Amino acid sequence: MLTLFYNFGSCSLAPHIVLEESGERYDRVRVNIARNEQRQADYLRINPLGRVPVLKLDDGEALSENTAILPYLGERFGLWPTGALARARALSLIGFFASTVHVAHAHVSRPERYSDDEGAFAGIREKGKASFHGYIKQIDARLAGRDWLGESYSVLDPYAFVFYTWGVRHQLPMTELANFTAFKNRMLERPAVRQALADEEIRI
Ligand SMILES: N[C@@H](CCC(=O)N[C@@H](CS)C(=O)NCC(=O)O)C(=O)O
Repeated sequence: MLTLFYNFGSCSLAPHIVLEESGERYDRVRVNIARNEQRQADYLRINPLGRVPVLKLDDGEALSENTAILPYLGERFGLWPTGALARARALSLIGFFASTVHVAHAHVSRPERYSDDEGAFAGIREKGKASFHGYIKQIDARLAGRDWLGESYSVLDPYAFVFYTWGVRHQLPMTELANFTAFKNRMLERPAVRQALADEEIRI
């Protein structure tokens, strides 16, 4: 059985939604980042990187990184494109999400990664928030005239949805992003999405 190690409201929401959607039985283990549980020895044995998500596979292997977890779950549950080019496009978007959009947000939530000077934190946060806003505008543009990021619903969509919830959390003017907001509403029509949000106590 698969086990997801996750934190409420984190990027682990994406695989959480996918697992809910799968219909397959799985376990969830909460790693409370507010309590620094991701840095405790027990968890570091599972993921030496000290981050969520981790997906423990049927044989006990721990897989980290959304760039690996989401394609794996997508292939397992039929939520990943077929065909070399469609898969490459999906990986391109997942790479952009993980290496650019998420990292911009990390400047807001983890400025201490980018400077030892606490006096610099406010500026790092401000710049990170502006960059994050710019990137989610790009996601909004990609969604113009389409329901989902790929040809059909796929693991890309819960990942993009995470960024919408973060935009709401940081009080960005999300309703100005008409395509992304319509997408968010389509996501909310899915029972698995509502279930994951309720479990993680997220209101958007
Ligand atoms: N590249 C990783 C990033 C994972 C990541 O940074 N997760 C955050 C939560 S969104 C985390 O665990 N942060 C804990 C910390 O910074 O100590 C991925 O995409 O899976």
